[in-house]
Amino acid sequence: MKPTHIEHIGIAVNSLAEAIPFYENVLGLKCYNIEEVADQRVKTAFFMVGQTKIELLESTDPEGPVSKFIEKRGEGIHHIAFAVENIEDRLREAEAAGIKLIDIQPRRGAEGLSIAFMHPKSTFGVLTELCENKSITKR
Ligand code: CMX
Repeated sequence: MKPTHIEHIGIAVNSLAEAIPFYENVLGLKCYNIEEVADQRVKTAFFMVGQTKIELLESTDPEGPVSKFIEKRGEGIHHIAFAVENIEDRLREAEAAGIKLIDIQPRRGAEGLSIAFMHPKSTFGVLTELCENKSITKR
């Protein structure tokens, strides 16, 4: 697949308001965007570190994936997102390699990226996202 870089690291938190001061006041990063991704039932806050982002995730729905994650595992690293080119082709390669896909086709994620997740049970326990900086209209 040859990802170009780690696009972002997703971190599940109970509260953006409680977590953001750590990143801003202790690490000295600047939160440059807060965005709700309705279909993922999360509110996200972004910080840039080099060419990689930290994406804090607060659930907006007790039945949503981030609420379920925190309930089972507590706050912490939720997923790693790799930047790739031609994401549709990369998904077909993953499928051919026997990886279980959560998203068979890319959809629109935060910041307008095309994103797709692979199932953590296929990726050694780490929820793994592919993303491409290319907008698609369908969410
Ligand atoms: N990382 C590693 N393992 C995870 C996980 C994660 N983020 N989320 C769930 N799991 C594990 C669980 O611990 C559980 O393992 P065990 O069976 O060993 O207990 C197993 O996967 C099944 O978990 P579950 O709680 O029953 O949850 P579901 O199967 O219903 O859903 C998943 C799990 C990964 C398919 C679902 O969370 C999903 O589709 N995630 C992709 C979308 C997403 O996470 N969106 C939020 C962020 C979006 C954004 O960045 O904008």
